[in-house]
Amino acid sequence: MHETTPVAFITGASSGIGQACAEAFAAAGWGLILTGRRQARLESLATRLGDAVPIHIAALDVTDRNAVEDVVASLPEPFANVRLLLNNAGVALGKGPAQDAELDDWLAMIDTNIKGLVTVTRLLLPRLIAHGEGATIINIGSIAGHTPYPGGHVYGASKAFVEQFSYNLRCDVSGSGVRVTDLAPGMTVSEFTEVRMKGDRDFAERYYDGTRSLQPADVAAQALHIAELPAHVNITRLEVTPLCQQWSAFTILRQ
Ligand code: NDP
Ligand code: 8X3
Repeated sequence: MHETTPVAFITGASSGIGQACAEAFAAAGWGLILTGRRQARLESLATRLGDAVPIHIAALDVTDRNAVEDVVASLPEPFANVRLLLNNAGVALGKGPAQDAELDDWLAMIDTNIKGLVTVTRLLLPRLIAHGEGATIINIGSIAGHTPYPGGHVYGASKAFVEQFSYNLRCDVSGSGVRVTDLAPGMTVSEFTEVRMKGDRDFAERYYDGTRSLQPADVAAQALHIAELPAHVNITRLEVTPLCQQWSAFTILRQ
């Protein structure tokens, strides 16, 4: 790999937004560290991307601290100078009211969206700081972290964590050259809703049916834009929604 080739570490590259980011960054000439639990998906993505850019694959569950430590510690030398961390891995589980939710689902969202994200961040931070100017952390938040909705409970709260963590992190790395962005998409067509509804593909299809939702590539274009801005420019938060999605009025219960 040429020493000027920028390297992106992407979590959740096996599907949806993470996969689209891998495609967009590869097209822009970035070297890629592709991670996710489904290794076969990562391998077929790497095959599809071809050998135009250097790619390193690591099967990784972000909730497994030891695994994250191993992956970070064993990055091959050409991939060690990480310029971008894209914290994209995340899940929503369930959409019913809090009082009917499975506690295991809540804990799994916290493990992935909060604990997984901070684990990867903390362990990669020294490499990003060593990279210095131009280094970027993009945390994939969500409009759900700002806007409450029925069934949003722990998922939305986990994304509110992502937002505030991004801001606080930015304060701490000030002066290191590392930029931090909370990239907060709205409704994006991916496996997200099928996973949320525990494999109910019909529900997921109905959910997106008749909408002109964001495509993962739309979000990836924003991530690439953020990462390739001049080194002195930091987008603090970027919220992007499809035109078809907007706020609704407060709900008022009447006696
Ligand atoms: P997908 O379900 O298509 O992709 C989720 C990705 O996260 C997969 O690659 C999955 O890989 C990975 N992932 C999940 N759990 C883990 C884990 N424990 N360890 C490592 N990787 C994991 O959904 P999206 O692409 O839509 O979601 C990507 C991000 O975007 C998430 O953070 C989501 O919250 C956020 N988002 C999504 C929106 C939407 O409407 N789709 C809107 C706003 C934000 P694998 O299963 O192989 O591990
Ligand atoms: C997912 C966006 O609107 O489905 O983060 O909650 S939404």
